[in-house]
Amino acid sequence: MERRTQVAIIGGGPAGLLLAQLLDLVSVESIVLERQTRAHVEARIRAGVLEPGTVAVLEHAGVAARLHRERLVHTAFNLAFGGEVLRIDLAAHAGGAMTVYGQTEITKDLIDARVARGASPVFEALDVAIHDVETASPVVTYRKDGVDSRIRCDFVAGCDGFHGVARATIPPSVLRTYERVYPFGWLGILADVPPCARELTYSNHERGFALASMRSATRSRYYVQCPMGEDLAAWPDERIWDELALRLGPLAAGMARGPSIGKGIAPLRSFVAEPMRHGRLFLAGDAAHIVPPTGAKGLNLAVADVSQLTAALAAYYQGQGTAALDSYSAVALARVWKAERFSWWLTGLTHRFPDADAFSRKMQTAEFEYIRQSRAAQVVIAENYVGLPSPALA
Ligand code: FAS
Ligand code: PHB
Repeated sequence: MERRTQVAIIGGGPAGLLLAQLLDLVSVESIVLERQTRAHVEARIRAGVLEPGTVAVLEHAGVAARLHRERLVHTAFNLAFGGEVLRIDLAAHAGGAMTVYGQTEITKDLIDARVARGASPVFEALDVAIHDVETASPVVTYRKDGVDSRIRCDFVAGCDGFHGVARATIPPSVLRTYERVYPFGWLGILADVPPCARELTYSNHERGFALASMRSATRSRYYVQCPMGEDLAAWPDERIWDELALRLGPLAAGMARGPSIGKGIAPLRSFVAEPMRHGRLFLAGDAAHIVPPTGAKGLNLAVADVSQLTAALAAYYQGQGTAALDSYSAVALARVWKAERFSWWLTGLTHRFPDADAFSRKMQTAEFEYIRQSRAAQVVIAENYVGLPSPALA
């Protein structure tokens, strides 16, 4: 079976779903191919903190009604270090506030919106392969319910995450990658207990990093730094709560414990693929770049990519030429590298590196002391955390 569309989108995560919704609003057709089932995609636990620029794009896409009803708004977050807690005032230093609303909920809202517009993603699309992106008429093949299918299109958007097929479609002679793999991971737990504090806290403790976050006033999200390759079975809930109690110090006094409703270990890496465009193939989100979650940038970068790509595709289909498509990769990478720098830097400040010597420890302490006494340093952190200026909406 062969179908025709303007943009074939590989991946039904937040990047792919949002791109389809934004393109729809500018009358550009698309088909989303997602390897997993709808239930699997909607059950994933990932991001939870959104920049104001991301919320503006979700509003523009018409999928922010529930976000506005259910979100928490944070005008600050905390850095804890050696028993000291420093509040970074995002409102005072960068005139912004973060939105706490789970990626899980955003994904559900987007799928509902696509279904409501009669454009549900193709779930369980297997063996997706991308062909002829160096021609004006690429083709995407896949198998659904045992039937081989193909889509002829003008453009392919690779929104299939770090482990997808799109990036691998770019010839090795063209693709350059940059990577830093960190010698630890994040063990995350989700529990229906009230959060231990009103705002997020990133804690650098001698036993390792910990993050106290949340999804709502009754649902908490916590992370502890753990060694690479750690076995989840070695971390029953009680051990995680005990470790959090140690690493969060006085903050843990108010920490309620409860059974985990989600638990997992995520590796930490910084990764960038260049270019983000090859012929008629455009990469967006985790398919092109990964940040350690310390800076809460991953989802926000994915949203900025698809917002920019929508504007470029809309300009093309409105007869304004290919200038925005041709500059997509350079403009996006300029944004991505700044977020990579901030996320790498904040990971360096807040985590314990197994090979750190006494001098490196002193550097962390001195950096924290400097931030504590320097308004300028706090402004730098705040403006990066809230998000640097993003592209105009289509
Ligand atoms: P995704 O990986 O989410 O989606 C890609 C989709 O493509 C998936 O549904 C996958 O099944 C599908 N796919 C893959 N291969 C395919 C194929 N061959 N054919 C068809 N479909 C295919 N970011 C933040 O901004 N703030 C945070 O607080 C934050 N916390 C995080 C916490 C954790 C533990 C993790 C792991 C990440 C976190 N992130 C955070 C980053 C995270 O949100 C990602 O940046 C975000 O999911 C990226 O979205 P996508 O680019 O859509 O990729
Ligand atoms: C989360 O709530 O999942 C979260 C918050 C902030 C981060 C990373 C993850 O930096």
